[in-house]
Amino acid sequence: MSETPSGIGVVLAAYGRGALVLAGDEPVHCALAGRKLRVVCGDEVEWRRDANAPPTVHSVAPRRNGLERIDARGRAEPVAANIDRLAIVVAPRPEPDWFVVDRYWAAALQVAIDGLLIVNKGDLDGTSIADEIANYRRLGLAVAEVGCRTGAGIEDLRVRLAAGATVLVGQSGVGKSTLVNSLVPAADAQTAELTRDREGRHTTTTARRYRLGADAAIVDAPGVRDFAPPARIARAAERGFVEIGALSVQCRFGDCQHLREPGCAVRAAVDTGTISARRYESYRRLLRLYVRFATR
Ligand SMILES: Nc1nc2c(ncn2[C@@H]2O[C@H](COP(=O)(O)OP(=O)(O)OP(=O)(O)O)[C@@H](O)[C@H]2O)c(=O)[nH]1
Ligand SMILES: [Mg+2]
Ligand SMILES: [Zn+2]
Repeated sequence: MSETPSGIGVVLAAYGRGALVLAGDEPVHCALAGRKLRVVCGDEVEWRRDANAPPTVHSVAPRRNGLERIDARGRAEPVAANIDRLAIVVAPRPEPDWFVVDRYWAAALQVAIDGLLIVNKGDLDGTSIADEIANYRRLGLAVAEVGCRTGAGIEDLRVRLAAGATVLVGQSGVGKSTLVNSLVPAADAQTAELTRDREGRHTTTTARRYRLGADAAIVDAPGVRDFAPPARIARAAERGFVEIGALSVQCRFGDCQHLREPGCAVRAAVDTGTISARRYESYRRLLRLYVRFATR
């Protein structure tokens, strides 16, 4: 009598109506049982292979946490589940959109996971991005400088990522998939040449999780033009900006939004240059977005 093969696995990649599941040591393509079942990269699932049927995911364990984005209508949409670290990748080229970096860091702060700024393409001239990087460092965001092309910093990065699950995020073309290939040579993730059409075939289209040593995983996420984390609490925007959150206790009003209120310590700090005007503008844009999508 043969037993029905079954087990607990981790979703390596989620597709429309199926998922690639790491079952034991083997990636298995699974169907999803039921129309309501939704899985995302990093979910822990229960799968089973009944006679004459493809392997199928039957249930999803509750998520420990997750990275979510808001869609065009302001609804939360999961990107990856059960993660320990958000690594935001930038490079001298393509030119960084710092507002996107701010919002990813805000997402990490809001869900209380570690943030890390990875500066890739160390072989290129980094003068144009040095000031912003220095400001993030000053604010307490960890920074790792690497170069996939030269191999610089890759082994140090491997040590920093040696425990837990890390999601690589950032604009298209910064080198996320190239980084994955440097760290996990067996990954063979598709990468694009910067000169190639960005909509071309070699861009990453689905979040894909890889094993990184014995105790760690790394998720290669698709590049984005824009990103915003959903607001779970009223002061979510402030929660995402450490320097604003820290000063807000000195504002005259306890519910100060740091816009035009009198006695605002945040505005005063922007006026004296203690808080970067660009970061403050970033905060205002996120706050405006949250006000627009707030449930009435
Ligand atoms: N000069 C230089 N180019 C690099 C380096 N690392 C990656 N690249 C190049 O950057 C381009 C984009 O790399 P990808 O790894 O595909 O970028 P990605 O972030 O995964 O892009 P999406 O999947 O579209 O989000 C490729 O042409 C890489 O060869 C580096 O250290 N230096
Ligand atoms: Mg990619
Ligand atoms: Zn204020």
